[in-house]
Amino acid sequence: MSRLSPLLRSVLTISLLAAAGDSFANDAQQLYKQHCAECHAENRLGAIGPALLPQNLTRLKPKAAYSVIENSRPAVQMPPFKGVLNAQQIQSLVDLIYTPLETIPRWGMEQIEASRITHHKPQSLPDKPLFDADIENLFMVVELGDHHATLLDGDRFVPIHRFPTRFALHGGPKWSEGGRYIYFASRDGWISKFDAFNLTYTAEVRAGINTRNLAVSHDGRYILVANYLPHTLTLLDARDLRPIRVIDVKDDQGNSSRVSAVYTADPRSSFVVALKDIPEVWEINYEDQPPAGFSGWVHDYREESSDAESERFPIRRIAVKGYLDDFFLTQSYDQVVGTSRGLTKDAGFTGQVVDLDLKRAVAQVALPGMPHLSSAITWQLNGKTILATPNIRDSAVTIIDMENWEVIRQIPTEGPGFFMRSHEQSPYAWVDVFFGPNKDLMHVIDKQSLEIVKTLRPAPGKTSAHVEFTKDGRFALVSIWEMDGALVVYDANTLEEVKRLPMKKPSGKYNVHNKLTRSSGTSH
Ligand code: DHE
Repeated sequence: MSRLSPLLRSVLTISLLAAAGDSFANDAQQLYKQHCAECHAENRLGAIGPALLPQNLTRLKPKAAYSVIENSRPAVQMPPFKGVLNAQQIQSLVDLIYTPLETIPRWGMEQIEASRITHHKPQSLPDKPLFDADIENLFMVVELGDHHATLLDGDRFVPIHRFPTRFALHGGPKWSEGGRYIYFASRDGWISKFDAFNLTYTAEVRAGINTRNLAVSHDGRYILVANYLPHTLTLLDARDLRPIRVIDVKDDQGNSSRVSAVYTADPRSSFVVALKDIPEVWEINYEDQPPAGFSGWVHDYREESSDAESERFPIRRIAVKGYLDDFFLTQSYDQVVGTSRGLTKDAGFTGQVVDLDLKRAVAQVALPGMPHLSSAITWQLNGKTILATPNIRDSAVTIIDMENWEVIRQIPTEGPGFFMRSHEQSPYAWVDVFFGPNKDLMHVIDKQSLEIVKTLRPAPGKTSAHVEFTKDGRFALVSIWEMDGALVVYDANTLEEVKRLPMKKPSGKYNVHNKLTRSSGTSH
């Protein structure tokens, strides 16, 4: 809703509306135009406020949206509209924002380029950090509560810099170039490049209307953004976030698809993409001279490219057995483990393993508990590599032997979990209990016995979630996922608390070393 002298303007507006009679005052479109359009844009695609489309609001129930309009929410510029709009008017606005647009506006090269903001030109800022800390042990902590991020010194556990982010970041921000830059993605499609040495954003661009996540090529040159809306992938030049290409995600029949997620497969110099509405996995190569075996153009998207004649970034399409909502890339980056969330236990669905070289599914995996595979980790057990994943529906951690893809253990937990973490130097794997009455618990699992050896309750009654280790694996950082939350630092061996830093609903935290070395104990 509007931020410009809002109350005064709203009071004036409401008097005018009242004079015009009830039917006019309750016209949702008119109300939207008067009170909301300035910040959320007339077409509801968002401006300084977030997009107000049902696709972008899936995580906010209409009742909660009503309350936000009535009372506002902490740490935002939007005013409360209680006393300005009556209940019927607020309800009509709620109904409006949960109504899909008749047509999804175009979000192609032109619109993306027009949204691009350059804060600092590439190579215009000093190469020396403004602070003294081990760059490899820096953490970026996302604070969802008031849409900020904190750069943290991972040796001293002291914040170096706290700064605002775009509204509702989601997915892990991605470090590149040895920890100098980090890229954030917001659910509304904003990609922001932050220079951690100079503590400033350098560029921003809106790569989609509703975005899942982003991946950065291992050489730091390209960003690929996975979108739900429109059904596209947006390829950006990492230097200045200039759009290079918008790839329509379609099958041979022209059916389009949302993109579930994209990750980088370093040794293959390619991005791996899972699709939500088409049973295919895509691999997009970003080498200057792509290897044979990629099919080149999938669709004629050359018009949507800044290098129209270039045949770079060819795509290899692999047919799979179902739609992939969530997936895990193996440490060797040649196999994808994926599941579909729409299918239930009763449908007898199992996850599948897709081999990127053989270009087909090579195994099925029994994963009925709705695993959160983007949070799965691996380690060695009795000479074998095992994969461990929390489950969003079942109260168990599933352990899979990656040689034969059999489930070797279901470790019962006190509730379904969301995030799981370990470190090569740690004997333990940590998993949260994100859902249900025991959401304040955090299990610590012995990686060899596969038993829970300790269950921590960092803040009774408050959700504790998402762990990340320091570079050396000696400390584990846990989020107290509440508005008056905290980051709790544990000694990863004694499991004793070392320090607590107040934070506003800290969600994920991302360590430079662990991410850039693709530690098997953390998400990539
Ligand atoms: Fe996430 C990562 C999908 C809901 C917080 N989440 C991811 C990734 C995917 C994903 C594919 C990996 C992307 C990456 O890191 O590059 N998340 C989904 C969903 O499909 C789901 C269940 C429904 C949805 O609304 O999209 C979902 N996720 C949530 C939340 O409700 C969470 C808890 C709060 C929020 O921010 O919206 C949430 N997801 C996160 C976080 C990560 C993440 C913090 C990064 C984890 C990491 O350590 O890398």
